[in-house]
Amino acid sequence: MNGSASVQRDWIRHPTMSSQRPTIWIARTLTDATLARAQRDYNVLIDEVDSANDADRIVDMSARVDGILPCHSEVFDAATVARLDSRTKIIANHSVGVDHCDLDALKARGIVVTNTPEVLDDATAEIVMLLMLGAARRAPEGERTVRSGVWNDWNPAFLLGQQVSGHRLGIVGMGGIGKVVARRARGFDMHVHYHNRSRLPVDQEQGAIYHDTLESLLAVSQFLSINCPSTPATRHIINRETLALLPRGAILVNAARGAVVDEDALLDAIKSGHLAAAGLDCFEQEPGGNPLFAAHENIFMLPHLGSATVQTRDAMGARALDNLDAYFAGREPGDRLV
Ligand code: 8YV
Repeated sequence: MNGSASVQRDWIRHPTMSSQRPTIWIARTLTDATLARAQRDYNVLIDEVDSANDADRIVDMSARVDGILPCHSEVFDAATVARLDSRTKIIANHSVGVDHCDLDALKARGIVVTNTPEVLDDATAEIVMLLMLGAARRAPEGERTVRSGVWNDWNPAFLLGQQVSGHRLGIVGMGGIGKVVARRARGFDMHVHYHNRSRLPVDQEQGAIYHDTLESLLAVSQFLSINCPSTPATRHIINRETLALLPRGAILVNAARGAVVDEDALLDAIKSGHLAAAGLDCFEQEPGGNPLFAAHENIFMLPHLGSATVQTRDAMGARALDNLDAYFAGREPGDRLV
């Protein structure tokens, strides 16, 4: 990893380790700005190399630190939470999604949990639009055609895609990210529909049409964007039955969580042509994705880049550190979940 001189990235105790400062574990490589600020204010343990942080490692680290700053890649399920050392008092997630945390188990242990809402809405919505446009206009095929040197001829029927303007976009989950997706889509003259557990106030809908059931939304969605959180209730809500409700030739985009979509059903819908294309930034298996998708050029895939801009990842790191600062100063963290 490229690191500025001011940032310690070795697996060492920071030279200015002090018993007067809380000690935290930063479980993944974060931006230099985040690490520099963390090392200014905390005793920081960070890994030189990102590796899979399994339950044993998380439990081991919990005995060495007062707080943990993980990503969605560190899993705090009930079994792991039960083994955490009592030294760890707060888990300040560097993510908005918290499906990797068993909140009930953490609450029962008296461990504070925070996340980083709002600051990644724009960046993630931009990836949604990128995936939608790329899938609709066959960008992966076009890019490969030029890059591989086989672009030898052309005709007006070459690599025809689908236009987004004037078409209906269905948004599953109109939270912070979904609302920005709706705004960006209106900029492309799309007609926005959405399904939420509850209807938004009219002034927040910005003209979007509410559907009180997922099934009703799917029936009108020529484009579908999954922007709901991953919970036991949303697991595989996009499945064979619900995919069949989409208009034939629809395009699905998922920049939320892989667990929301049954990938076997998605693959069958691609193979049958029921889905014209898909744009995916998240997968049931991460890292790695689903190797069965690779054979299909109309599946546009990115490696979970939703919030991956310097600006946004700096903001997320600052937000997570703000939560830690508040907790260790005896104040209520602004993004406390439990
Ligand atoms: C995080 C994510 O941004 O915020 C989330 O929920 O999905 C991720 O993209 C990632 O964990 C980096 O912190």
